[in-house]
Amino acid sequence: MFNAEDTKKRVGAYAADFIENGMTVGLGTGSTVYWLLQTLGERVQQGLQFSAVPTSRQTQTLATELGITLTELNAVNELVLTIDGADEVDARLQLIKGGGGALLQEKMVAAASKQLIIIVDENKMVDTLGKFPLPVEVIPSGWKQVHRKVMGMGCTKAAIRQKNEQAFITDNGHYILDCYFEQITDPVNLNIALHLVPGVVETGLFNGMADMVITGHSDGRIDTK
Ligand code: ABF
Repeated sequence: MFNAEDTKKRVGAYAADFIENGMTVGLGTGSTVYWLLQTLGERVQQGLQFSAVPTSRQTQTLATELGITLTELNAVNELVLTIDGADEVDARLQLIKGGGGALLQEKMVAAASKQLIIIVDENKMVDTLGKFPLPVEVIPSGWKQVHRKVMGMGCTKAAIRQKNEQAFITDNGHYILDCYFEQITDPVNLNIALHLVPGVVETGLFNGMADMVITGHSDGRIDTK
């Protein structure tokens, strides 16, 4: 049996095989992507050459330390693929992302990619999205209005994410409103409805974006969907 960290490590290393010489790719954020980056760092030392658009300052810093060549989203036309983590994945490969607070950049990079590969451990797989609170990135000066509207959409509780007893600020200078829906039965329409609320910058619902999900299991299996 493998513990959660070992499983993330194995999935991250497995996904590194998708990155080949000469590619320009997107690199996600989070504790599973951490292991992807470690493997890629080793391969760069062994001669692998590729460039990458990071989805967060955290990934930018780590990738730089590991010797991975970075570029910017505005400097590329299209990315061959992006590899990223997720907080929840349902059977239709719809996702909740943003637990790490990097959802805006993650969605922009994913949208610029021909292929989005998601790496998770088995605990992230769910029948229905929504147990994990949905992160919604909001403009700080209008968050209370967004909160009011979200509470009229079936959300049972919503709170501004905190870090060190202060509002967590995203890489793009916004707040995150964590929204508890319990069950999100129609993520497509919820995403559309949230985007119609002034002050909402982005949501953590990634509908129809994932092309492949690589799942690590505690018994050592790795499967792809
Ligand atoms: C990121 O990885 C985020 O969208 C998500 O919140 C986070 C979760 O992944 P992990 O469990 O690997 O840290 O991409």
